[in-house]
Amino acid sequence: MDPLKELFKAKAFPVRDELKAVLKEHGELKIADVKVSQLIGGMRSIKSMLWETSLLDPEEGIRFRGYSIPQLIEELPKAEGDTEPLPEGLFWLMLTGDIPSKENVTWLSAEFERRAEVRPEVLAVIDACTNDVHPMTMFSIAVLAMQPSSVFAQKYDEGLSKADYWDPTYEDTLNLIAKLPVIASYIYRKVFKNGDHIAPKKGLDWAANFAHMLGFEAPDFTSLLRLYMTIHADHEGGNASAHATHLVGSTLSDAYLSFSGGLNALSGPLHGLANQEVVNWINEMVEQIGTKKPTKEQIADYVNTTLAAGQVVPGYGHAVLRKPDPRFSEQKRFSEQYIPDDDYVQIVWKVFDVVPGILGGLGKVANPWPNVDAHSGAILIHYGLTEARFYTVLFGVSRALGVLAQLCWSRVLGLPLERPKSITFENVKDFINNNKNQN
Ligand code: HAX
Repeated sequence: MDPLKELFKAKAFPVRDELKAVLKEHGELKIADVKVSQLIGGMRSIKSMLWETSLLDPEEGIRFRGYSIPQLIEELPKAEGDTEPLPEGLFWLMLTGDIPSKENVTWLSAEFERRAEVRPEVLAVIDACTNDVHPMTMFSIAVLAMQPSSVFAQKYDEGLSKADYWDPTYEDTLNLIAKLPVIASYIYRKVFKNGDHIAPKKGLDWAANFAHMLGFEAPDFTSLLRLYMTIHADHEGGNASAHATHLVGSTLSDAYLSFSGGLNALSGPLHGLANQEVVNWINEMVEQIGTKKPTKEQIADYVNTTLAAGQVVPGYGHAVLRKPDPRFSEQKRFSEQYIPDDDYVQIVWKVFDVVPGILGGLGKVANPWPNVDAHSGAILIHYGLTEARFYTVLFGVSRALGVLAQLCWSRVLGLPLERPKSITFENVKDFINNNKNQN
């Protein structure tokens, strides 16, 4: 058994036993009630699922296994000469709860390299898509096209004990994460670089190889991608891509089917597609105003036009966060360090000065602050990755780390089919009337 699988098993089995005991002894204890506003309003904040890999605090932001993003940047292993963390380290942490050593992470990079080969039939499926198919759609299709390789699906067909579900899920997880950069860069080069593909290079870490296959060799871009892949990886379980992966996975669909479900959720403009929308929105603003150096007053006018048209300001607001997203702050920190004079970055910072005041003034926006998607496009544009339609694919590659680490946990803990109860509007009104009569 490989060292990560061994450690995962050693960590997870006692939790599985403890979970069973807790369920038996405290299963009837109430953790939450549900308000009518939550039932109608997208189930906001109802505590109703387990998610081991990360936890989101509305004020402070995300913590992965208890570590904040600044702590991760400090403590996770780094590539020689780089100050940004290696995403392999975060995956190790999410799966085991332990910060890995440099040696652990070097092993994992090599393991991803060993598992990275993608069958030509899968690439042919991508090639069969016309270039007007959105890159996220292609990405999800390609993940589904890899599903015949699922170790879990094969073992399940052969007859697999419930107690062993976690093992082939772990194999699928590592295989899938290893192959995602290959597929994502294949899509990028097909759609935006005339199909001029770049073969992977031996001996690189996961994100560095991704940067290489995308066609970006500047060391700063590689650092950026390592940071990007780390900060987008997970945002607890209730967000749409995580929850969709979890829901599909709860039917015992394998990692490929489950993750494709997560990608489809990530593709919506209220979720991961917001990174594309931010850049489109800024481009339109620049075009309309006629300058790459708009004043704050000009930006405010443009924001008000967006709101008057009944549209949202992309990159702002959040269903849980109530402060600026630390993932935004981390990208700002990177930009201040590497590219402080970039015009696009300057616009993002000016938008940050202007938008919260306007959204806050509306009196209905729960969180007027920027989220992760407000900043990412500007940095990518600086380094030459200007094609906004591709941005959510980058997010998706990173998101695999969290949702698939959790899928391994869901399997080892034996989490069951997800099946919440829905009721009709009629039921809600009856409930309100009964409640009135009782009072
Ligand atoms: N611009 C304009 N209006 C906004 C807004 C924004 N950025 N954010 C929220 N609002 C509005 C809502 O549309 C809603 O209006 P109505 O009552 O008229 O329908 C009202 O404020 C209350 O919404 P909320 O409670 O503050 O926010 P929700 O929890 O319902 O929604 C969203 C959270 C992220 C969907 C929302 O803030 C939004 O649409 N933001 C813009 C899109 C975006 O950036 N999405 C990415 C979010 C982070 C993420 O998942 N990244 O991948």
